[in-house]
Amino acid sequence: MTGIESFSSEERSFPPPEPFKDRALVTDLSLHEEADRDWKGFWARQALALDWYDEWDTICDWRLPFARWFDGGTLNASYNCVDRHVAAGNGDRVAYHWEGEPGDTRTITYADLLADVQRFANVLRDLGVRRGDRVAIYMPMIPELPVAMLACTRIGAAHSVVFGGFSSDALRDRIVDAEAKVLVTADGGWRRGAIVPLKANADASLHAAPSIEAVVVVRRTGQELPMQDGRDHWWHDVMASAATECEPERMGSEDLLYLLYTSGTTAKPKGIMHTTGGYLTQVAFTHRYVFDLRPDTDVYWCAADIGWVTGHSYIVYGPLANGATGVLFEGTPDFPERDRWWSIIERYGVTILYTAPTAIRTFMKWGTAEPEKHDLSSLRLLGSVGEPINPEAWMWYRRHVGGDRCPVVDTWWQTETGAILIAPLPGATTLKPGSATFPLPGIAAEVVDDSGQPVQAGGGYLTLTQPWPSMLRGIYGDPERYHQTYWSRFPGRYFAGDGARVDDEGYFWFMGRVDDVMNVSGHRVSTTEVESALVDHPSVAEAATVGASDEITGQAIIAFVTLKGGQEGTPDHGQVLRQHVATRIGAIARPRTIVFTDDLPKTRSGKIMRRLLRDVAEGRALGDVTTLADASVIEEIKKRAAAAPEED
Ligand code: 7RM
Repeated sequence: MTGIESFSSEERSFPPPEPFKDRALVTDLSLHEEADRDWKGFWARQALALDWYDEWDTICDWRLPFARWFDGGTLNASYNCVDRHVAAGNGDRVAYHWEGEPGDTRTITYADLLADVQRFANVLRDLGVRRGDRVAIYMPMIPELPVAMLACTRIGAAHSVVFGGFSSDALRDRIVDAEAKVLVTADGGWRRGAIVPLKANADASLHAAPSIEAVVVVRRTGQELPMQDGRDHWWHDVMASAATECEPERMGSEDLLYLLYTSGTTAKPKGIMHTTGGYLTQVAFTHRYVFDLRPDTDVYWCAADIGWVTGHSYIVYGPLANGATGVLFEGTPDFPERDRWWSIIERYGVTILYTAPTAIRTFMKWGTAEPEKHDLSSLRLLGSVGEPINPEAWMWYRRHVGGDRCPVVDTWWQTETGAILIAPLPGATTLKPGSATFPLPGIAAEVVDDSGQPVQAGGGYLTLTQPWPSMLRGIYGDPERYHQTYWSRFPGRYFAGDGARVDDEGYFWFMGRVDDVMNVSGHRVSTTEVESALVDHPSVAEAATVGASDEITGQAIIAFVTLKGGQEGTPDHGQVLRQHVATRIGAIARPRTIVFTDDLPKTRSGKIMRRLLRDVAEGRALGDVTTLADASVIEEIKKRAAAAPEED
């Protein structure tokens, strides 16, 4: 029972640079040792970093698969993210340096946040929102978005943020499932100079979403809009007439903080439930220690969208709970030019950058001249999240963004885990390019084989053997699906759906989703490893591999490859790359076909959709494309694939 085989052998390693280590929060294994002695006590001590009205009675009550953390404790999330920093004398500290896509800017201090959150909390109350209700939020990346989220938490309502790139149908499904009472939206958002018509989309969904009693609309893009009398309100009007003070509700630690829908593969979206005390504890802890945060001097930028869990945990709750100063950016990396991010880093003096491998590989494709136009010397730490990071992309990020001076922390986690679970502590951990390194203190992770036996070294399935404070509390309205999806494959263990390998030093290497594993002549081969071998070739920026049925080998590997600098691929180049993979990891992994393409099909959060590439490789109709960011990409790939040569 081998689980997933591994062929990779990455030898490079990077201990913490001395100048970084000299000032780091953690430089040794003491947190790990403390957590190993008493993991519940460890988490309880982390929870004390928050302000509680009442302390808890029990740290963790675990009745598999349902956990309760800090039961009996009461607190308020908005108080912890805002009020307490103002009370501590930091009201003038910047919470967000906001930059809109057109280049407009706003500076939002903690005192500003407090004023706006209280007013909007009163607006929600005036519209009939009560403790325990749900509020849907469908907004661009503007400061009113975190304000709306925090205002919900202030009065004990749960928010359900729906990414602004989703369609009216997706919005409707999520509103209906959550039975949201109020929708907060904007007239529109900016995307590459065009208006995304959020309010118009919302109107289209509301015909079939009867739970919504009121809609609040931020004016952002300024076009004419129909406003429905009695239902729709302009944000600026209701804010102007709202009371200025709003006492935070004392919420139970296990009260619902928010719902966030994950699309899964094709089925109905799952409303992932996160509650208050454990979630806030763990996002604050990980944000502080994984990013080595110094709230008084760092300028932290997580370039994700708040509509994804990365934005919830590492733009809003973690950074604000820690009193950090962050950048909030509405736009895309190539508008108006391909150096927009580097310009932002230079202008705001960003010290910590957190982004996704898809962005890094895009920058690799565009070339080093773009980051070289700007002074990036303020950066001291880089982070990665969302997909396995190929070792060459990691090296590129370290060199061309981090000037060979910044540790790169690869952080593994999921919407369901709420917070980072596997990642380095950058002042203590020796890094290996492409590895998320080790489970964080207080986290019990094991790689197991098909029969659920722990693998000491080698490939298999990533599982978690103990509850953790920010774990999902279930799927909204569907406890059975929760059990079935996460707790049934390996009894007693949480199964994340990811393949992973442990090396002989105990480092974790993620190998992609297990649904994507390729089966070649009886060998279970990871997509990540073959893709990393391709990206290892100096001409390649990005690659995706899938298994397609093959008469002889069961499945054959089909590789979709994007070259750096807009180069066109030739059949000879394809041969070079096939050989490169064979040399790097073995003949078994040599792709049968290389399809050159300018882009890969991705979700709106940037993950490669191998499922659609499998449909193309098998020559069948495409499956569900609702989460696909750009439909033209897959149409182009179909044409290219039909013309690509097959080899033996
Ligand atoms: C945070 C987020 C979760 C899935 C997860 C993995 C993949 C995320 C990494 C990663 C390898 C990483 N939440 N994933 N981070 N794989 N290394 N550092 O992305 O719910 O949207 O996705 O993303 O497959 O299960 S998510």
